[in-house]
Order: sequence, then structure tokens, then C-alpha cells
Amino acid sequence: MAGNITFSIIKPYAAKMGLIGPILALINEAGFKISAIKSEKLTFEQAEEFYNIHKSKPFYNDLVEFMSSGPIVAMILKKENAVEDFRELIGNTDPSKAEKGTIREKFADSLQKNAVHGSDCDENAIIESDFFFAKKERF
Ligand code: IDP
Ligand code: MG
Repeated sequence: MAGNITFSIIKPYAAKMGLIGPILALINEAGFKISAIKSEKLTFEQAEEFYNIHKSKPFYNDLVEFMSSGPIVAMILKKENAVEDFRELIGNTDPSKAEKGTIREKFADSLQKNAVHGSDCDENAIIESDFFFAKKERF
């Protein structure tokens, strides 16, 4: 059965460019409830751990550097079928391939600076949520 939470990050460049509000508006309009939210700046080591799954990829080091380059907004989002529906809302990893109206199509700058993160499965949604949020920070 599909889970009802996903985890998302508004990435540094989008946050810096004033896109937090517009991105949250699209998330809200798509029917997601915000269960937890905070702004923080990851250390290089924290970003390494978060993206550990991509350690062997050629883009790993640049990605870790980028993700620790400025403040991000982390959030847990609630909705039926959250992981799949959120992946649909954000669009393809590569914004040039993202469907019209998706968050990445609208707000991404590049493949790396693609505005938002979204969990890829229920198991990772839980792992990623636990990485950022204590129980008392979730509602
Ligand atoms: P996803 O964010 O759509 O799940 P992943 O394949 O998990 O995509 O990649 C994680 C992040 O790494 C992407 O969101 C993007 O910021 C970055 N990334 C992925 N592929 C590339 C690449 O080929 N070049 C540079 N950055 C990449
Ligand atoms: Mg991914």
C-alpha cells in the first residue's frame, strides 16, 4: 500500500532566488499538507550523508557542494499516494525534460539546480524525514 508522506527540499539556488513562496503555493494547490517544515544550511558532511546513495556518481561531489552552499527548506508532506504524486508534481530530474506546469519546469535553473528534491520511494521518504526532523517537530 502506498504511504501517505514524502520528504522534500527546496534547494539552495531556488531558495536564494526568492522561489520558496511560489513553490510552496504549488505544493499547497496540489493538495499536500505540510507536516513539518524548517530552513537550515547543511554542512558538507550532512549533504554527503543525505546523498550517500549517489556516492559513486560523477556528479556526487558537485551535488554535495551545491546542496551545502546555502540555506534550504526541508519539509515532510502529507497526502494519499504522496511519493508518486509529488514526483509527478515536480517533474523530470532534468528540467528540459520536465512536463509543462511542473515545479522543475517552472523554477529549475539546470539539471543540478533543479529547484526541489522529492523522495523516490516510501522507504526513503521515512529515512529522509528522520534525517531532518524529530518527532516533536512533526504535526
Ligand atoms: P531526483 O532528484 O529526480 O530523484 P536523482 O537521480 O536522485 O534525481 O539525482 C539527485 C540530484 O542530483 C538531482 O536532483 C540533481 O540535482 C542532481 N543530478 C542528477 N543527475 C545529474 C547529472 O547528470 N548532472 C548533475 N547533477 C545531477
Ligand atoms: Mg532521487
